[in-house]
Amino acid sequence: MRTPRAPQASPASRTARRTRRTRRYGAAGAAVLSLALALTLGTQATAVPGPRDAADAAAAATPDTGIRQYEVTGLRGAPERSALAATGTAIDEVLHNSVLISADAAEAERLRALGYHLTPLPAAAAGSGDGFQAAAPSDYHTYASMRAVVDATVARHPDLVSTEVIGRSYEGRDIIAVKVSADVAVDEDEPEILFTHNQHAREHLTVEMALFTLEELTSGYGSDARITRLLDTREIWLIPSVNPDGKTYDTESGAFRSWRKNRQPNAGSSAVGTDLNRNWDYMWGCCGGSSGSASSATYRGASPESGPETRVVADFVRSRVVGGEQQITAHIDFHTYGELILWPYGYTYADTAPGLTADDRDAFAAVGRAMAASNGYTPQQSSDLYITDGSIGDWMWAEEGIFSYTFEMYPRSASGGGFYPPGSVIDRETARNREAVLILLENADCMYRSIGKEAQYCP
Ligand code: GEM
Ligand code: CA
Ligand code: ZN
Repeated sequence: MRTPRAPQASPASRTARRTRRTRRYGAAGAAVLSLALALTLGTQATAVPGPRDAADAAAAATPDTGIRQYEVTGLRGAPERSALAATGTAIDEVLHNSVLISADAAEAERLRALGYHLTPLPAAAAGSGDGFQAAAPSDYHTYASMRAVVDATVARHPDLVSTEVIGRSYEGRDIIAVKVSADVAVDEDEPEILFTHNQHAREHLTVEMALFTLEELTSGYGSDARITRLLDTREIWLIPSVNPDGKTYDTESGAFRSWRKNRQPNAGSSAVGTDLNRNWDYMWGCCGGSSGSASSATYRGASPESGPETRVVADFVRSRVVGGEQQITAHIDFHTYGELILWPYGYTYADTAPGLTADDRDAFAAVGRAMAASNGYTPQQSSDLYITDGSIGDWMWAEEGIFSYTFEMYPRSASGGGFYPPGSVIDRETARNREAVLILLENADCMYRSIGKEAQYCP
């Protein structure tokens, strides 16, 4: 029999939790050590031939947004990648001496004018490396079919699964949180773990990841000993799509649009969308890791949480503070692509910084590496790739004390299909993260156990 939550769970009864931090804006206070580590990721960029002719160029671009991928060469480390990111372009993939970006023709010209060398990536190069057929939007669940799968799962397991609408997107679509736990209707005094998906519109594989986790946990209860123990002792939250408007826009024309942001208009501009992963209220716009231009793929929004979707998820997390204690202890934000496991901070290269001690960092790294050992992703601090500011992971940790990871799912590179791997890999690439999810759930009652400091931090 599980202990229903006492009316006011005594704060002291839970592991020592960080108090909420006062907000700090403006340039990062911490001395920023330039720890640009040469990335060992990926393979040497192969020179990708430009399109042979206009037809090829047209074929390579997304039909109506004109967005296509380019390789930007001559970027040897995080500072150079961060300088490119600071121009407002979104980096899709980090290679040894270059990166891939998605841009329309105007953005490409703007970058060339800044002196960057861009080579268009023909569509043929994406998704052909493994001999795949290119993906079609119908390979992925729509927002509506995702909702139907969730509702059917609730109907099958009403004692284990419940859903609630935690708010609405700009265009009015429900943003749902799905709770998975034994005695799901009771708010029990158990560690809570959050999984968020699809902040970025085109990253559809992350919605499939949410549906896999939901199915795996519910079908395993009562038959798989690990899963049974986890559902008996944890409360797990899944937000399958943070950005349902962007997801829908990316596929509704019948061809992928390579869309990233939400679909919120911007005052004074014809450009649509805020990059939700630059809109979080910690170090927002502090450090050149986002753009103030509405037309940019990494536009941070008019103000922190100006994106309704960001506000909805942040309010949900804040609502999980019970008796002064944040009940959520661990989190994964799923993205594609690159096969990476990332931890804070993203706003600074420094391994430790205000609110993130050496023990915190060691615990992040220990569990991060354990998860990476299980799925073959590359574990590292977020800023080893490039600086981002206003990202979800920095906010979750610094404001709420939640051990927050960013997973970049399959593929490792554009040749595996980039943002649009074919449907034939969905089952394999979601199941690939099964063990990592279980590792996080098992560590979530005390992340410091991973560094032998349970007694100190989890009395
Ligand atoms: C990334 S996810 C965040 C990675 N953080 C840092 N500091 N590199 C993004 O938001 O740009 C890529 C993605 O969107 O998947
Ligand atoms: Ca429970
Ligand atoms: Zn993303």
